[in-house]
Parts: sequence; structure tokens; C-alpha cells
Amino acid sequence: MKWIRVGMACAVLGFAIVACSPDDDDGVREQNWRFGLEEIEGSVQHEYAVRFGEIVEDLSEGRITVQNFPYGQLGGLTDIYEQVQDGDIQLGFGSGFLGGTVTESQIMSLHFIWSESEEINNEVLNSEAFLESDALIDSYRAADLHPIAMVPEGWQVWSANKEIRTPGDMEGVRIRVMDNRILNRQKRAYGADPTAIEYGELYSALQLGIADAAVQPVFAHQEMGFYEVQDYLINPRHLPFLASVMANAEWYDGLSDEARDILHQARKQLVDEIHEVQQAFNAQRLEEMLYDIEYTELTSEERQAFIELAIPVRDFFVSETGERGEALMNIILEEVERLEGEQDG
Ligand code: 6CS
Repeated sequence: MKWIRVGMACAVLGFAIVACSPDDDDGVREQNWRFGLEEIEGSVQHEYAVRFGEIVEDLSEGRITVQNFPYGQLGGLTDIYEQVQDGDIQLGFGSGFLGGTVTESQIMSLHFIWSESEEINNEVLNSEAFLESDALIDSYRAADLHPIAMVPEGWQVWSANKEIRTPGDMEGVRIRVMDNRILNRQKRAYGADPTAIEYGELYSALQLGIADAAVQPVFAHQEMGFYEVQDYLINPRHLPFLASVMANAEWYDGLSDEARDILHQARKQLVDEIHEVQQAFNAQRLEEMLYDIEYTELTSEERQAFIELAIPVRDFFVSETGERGEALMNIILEEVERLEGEQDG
């Protein structure tokens, strides 16, 4: 990956002078925000960043530009997080691999605490109760980061070379996971043999049999070509793929009120817009893969067997992430219950 890092350093330095100009109380100065993505062009994160840039540029009357760095340009996943922490880039996405940097962010990896309604999950994650909770903010701040938004990208779906409908089918399956302790524990609870592999290395790992199975949102199975080396897609509706948008904390604190307001206006506008985008991407890409792969959804009864094995992992999550993690989990459980109650009633 050496060539990637050299290219990335040049690209970043080229914009450093403009991006480092501080804001002041007179308003927004000309500036460039650099945004690191965990996904390639054409992905949900890429679409988010492009739209975010358009909205920010529009609201600032062209004074703020946003420069995206799709996956691969900044090195591996943890390289992106480090560059946001160090202030080399101002903004970045952080999902499963972020667990090693922000322990509590593994809430994004906890199975079966979510609603089966994707709209409810989107609302809960972007609610004031969750997004502006001390638990979330303090967790990211402890790593010199500030949480800006949560982006659900669609249900995570298992891919494998056999149909997996029961924990028995999962027994011994070498499934690739993003590198965090909760995902690892959860897959072990189902009887699988999880293995952490970098996103960009997953295709060849599946092709060479280093991993037998994987888990991704539908659009990613398609755009990264994983479906070409797998026979089945199985949707257990256990977990939406979740990514956080995060900023360098010091940079965020140094923004003028006007610039910060623009950032949050863009963030708010994108909550519903990106939900529509991810739904469309996932539906279209599933359609494109169906000639080559079999897609199935677990029934409620089949899900139940996995739910029973997943529930004890909540205690492990709390033991790993402490009071802040527990608080985040409780907000989600309570808000999901409240919104599902309102929907039913
Ligand atoms: O599995 C991964 O590592 C990556 N998958 C997606 C869909 N987004 C980012 C993440 O790092």
C-alpha cells in the first residue's frame, strides 16, 4: 500500500494551506474540508460525501468546498481514522473497524437491538437523544474525534457458499468480520469461526478460500464483486450496516458558528435523503446480482434461534464498553420500543 500512502500525502498537503485557515467570528472564510471515505466511488458513503459537499458549497455560497477521498486513497481503514484524529483530514467515516479507536462505537456492531423498520433505526440513530448524548460525544472525544452523523446503509447480509438458516449451518464457517471484539464474539456465539480481514483484501480472501463467508450491505456485495465468488446471500435482518461521520474534535471546536451551522444543516438534510439513496442502491444492486446468486431472508422463527444466542453478547458489550456503552445501548432499546409502540398504536 506504499504507493497509496505517498499519493495520499501529496493530495492532502496540496490542500493544507486553504484548509488550515482558521474561521473567525466574522463568518466563513474560504476553506476546503477533506473527507475520508471507507468505501469506493459509487457507494452509499461516496454519495453521502458528494451530496454533503454540494449542500455545504451551496449554503456557504462557494466559500467552503469538500474534497472526498474514496477508500484506497488514504491507505487502509484505520489509516483514515488516524488522519482524522491527527487533523490531516477534517472529516471521515468510521464503522466496524473504528471499534479499536472508539470502543463504544461497537454499538454499531451489536446484533438484534434494532427495529425491523429501517426508518425507525434511522430516526433513532439521528435523534437528539442518541446523537447528542454525552455517552456518544464523550466516547468520540476521548479519541480526539467528534461525532457528526450516523448513516445506516441498509441491512447487513451474509454471503456464503451454502445456505445458512440455522446456527447449525453457521458452525465452523470461517466468516470475515470487520476487526472488532463485538463482531468477533457475536459470530462465535452463533458457532462460526470469525476472521478479521481488511475490506480491500476480502475479494481475494473469499476467492482463495481464506474466508468462506462474509457480511456486507447488499450494495457492497455487488460493487466490490464479492457475489462473484459466493453462491448465497442470506438476510437475517440482525443489523443495519452503520457508519458514523466524525470530525477532528479540535477542528470542529475551532469552526465559526456560521461554518458549524452549515455543517449541521447539511447533516440534517441528509438524514432522509441518504435513507432514500441507500434503499434505491440496495434494491437496484440486488436486482443486478440475482442472475448469479441466490437471495433469501430468514423467517421470524429462524431469526429467533439467532436472537437467543445474540442476547448474552449484550453483557459482553457492556463489560467491554462500560457505562457509556451501556447508556448508548439503552437509548437504542428504549427509543426503538417507543417508536415501534407509536407506529403500532
Ligand atoms: O466491510 C468493510 O470493511 C466495509 N464495508 C462497508 C460496506 N463499508 C465500510 C466498511 O469498512
